[in-house]
Amino acid sequence: MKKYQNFINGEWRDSVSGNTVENRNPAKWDEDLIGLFPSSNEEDVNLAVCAAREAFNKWRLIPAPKRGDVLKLVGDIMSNRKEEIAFEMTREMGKVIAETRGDTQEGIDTAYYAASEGRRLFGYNAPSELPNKMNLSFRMPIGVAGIITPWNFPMAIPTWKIFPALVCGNTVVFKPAELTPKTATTLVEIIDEAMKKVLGNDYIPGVINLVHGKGRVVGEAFLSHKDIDLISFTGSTEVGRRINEVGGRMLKRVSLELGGKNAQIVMDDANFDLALDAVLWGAFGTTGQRCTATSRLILHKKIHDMFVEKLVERVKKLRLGYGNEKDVDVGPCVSETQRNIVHSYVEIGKNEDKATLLIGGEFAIEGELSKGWFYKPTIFVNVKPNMRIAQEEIFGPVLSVLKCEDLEDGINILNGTEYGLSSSIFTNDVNKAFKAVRDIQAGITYINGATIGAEAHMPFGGVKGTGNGHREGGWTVYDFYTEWKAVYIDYSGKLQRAQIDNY
Ligand code: UN1
Repeated sequence: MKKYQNFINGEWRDSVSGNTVENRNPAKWDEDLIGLFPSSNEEDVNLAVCAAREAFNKWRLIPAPKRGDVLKLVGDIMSNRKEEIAFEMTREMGKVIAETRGDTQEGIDTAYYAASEGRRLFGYNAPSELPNKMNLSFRMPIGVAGIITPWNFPMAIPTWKIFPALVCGNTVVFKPAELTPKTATTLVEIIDEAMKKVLGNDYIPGVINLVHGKGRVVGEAFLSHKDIDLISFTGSTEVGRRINEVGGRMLKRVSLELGGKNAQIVMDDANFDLALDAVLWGAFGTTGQRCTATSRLILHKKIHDMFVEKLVERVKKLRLGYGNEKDVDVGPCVSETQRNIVHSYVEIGKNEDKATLLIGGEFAIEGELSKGWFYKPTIFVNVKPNMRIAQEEIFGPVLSVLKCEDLEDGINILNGTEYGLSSSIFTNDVNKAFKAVRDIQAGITYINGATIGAEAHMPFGGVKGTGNGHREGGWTVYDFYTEWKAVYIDYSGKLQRAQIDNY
């Protein structure tokens, strides 16, 4: 059986602890052991951070277009290996192969975007208030970035963070989710291969480091390490709060992408077939395990009963199974723990005043499904906005259906949670659509589209409890990975005092 390693200072090596953990296929738990991965400790983190710190002195001096060339090659290698990456990702975390192909493609798109950003990284200039003086500004790299990523997008999310960090001239220590170490290993292998090919004799060890292990150990060590300048984290609100507190005290720059309780509104004038396709994809794609998953459906009262009936018919037809097999719509939950969390929310829902479980609500254990952590797609109706199943992130195939009176009521319900990541409204009335764009409190709003499907070159992130105001993706992420330097060049040959000599 294959034993995998950390990657520190340009070398693959075991954790100094010697400890390892198993990585297994969530659809075939007992029969498919993927490999053993290091369970690292503070010492591994320290070695990685020291290597990254050392490498920063050289990497920041490589011209940004050349750093971009590395990422261009990373994108090429990922494209060549797309099928293999997707297959292994499905094996490791369960979502169906069409989705893991999409996840990989999002990484490729991010690589090419970052590659071209190496030739932009624009700064501004502005006229000076004094004669014979020039004012410029530059984006400067910051230092060592600690990257902590979740298991639901094992390729896309790490690339959203690592590629911009690198092209801006930072170095990286990467802690992937414990449940998806294999995809992370492949990503780091590819980055290192591209570094060696593009830089040749100028290769710098330590620009990218990989430390596998638990959040409570490795993540905590990132937090307390004085030489980690930035932390980018995607995961739970609870952990995000802690990172912000400790990181804030240490004046680390912190980017947080946290929970969501995303809703899709369907108005009485909508295209219902389209809205149905969208909610199925939004709620049950990735087995509901997306930050952007549709976990609330808000239906206009006039169409509520008709829509729910059609929805249940469609949900009955969803095929569960191992995502690398043909014609599977929904894979397993990522782990036994995750399935238990989902089930505990279903129990909460059943006990909440007058919420009705319409379909699902139990483990799926028929035939081959008994080998994995499958859960039946679940729908609750008669859900009230303040119920826990309408407020808390479940991260599983559970949809809560609520009824609204009109557009305003629908938007109020949608806005009535602590989160604000993604949102959607189905309407054919252009006035309603524009009002929704204005009034919905979310980082992402889809008109006549599902709550999932963000593109790599657009800002990604949320308002309120979903984050701390940064955005990944597109041009916006470059604000996080650089710091501005203002430069004044005085060619007058004399001391010119701003604000004083000229007024
Ligand atoms: C996430 O939900 O964790 O928009 C990321 C989407 C994907 C990315 C989602 N492109 O659904």
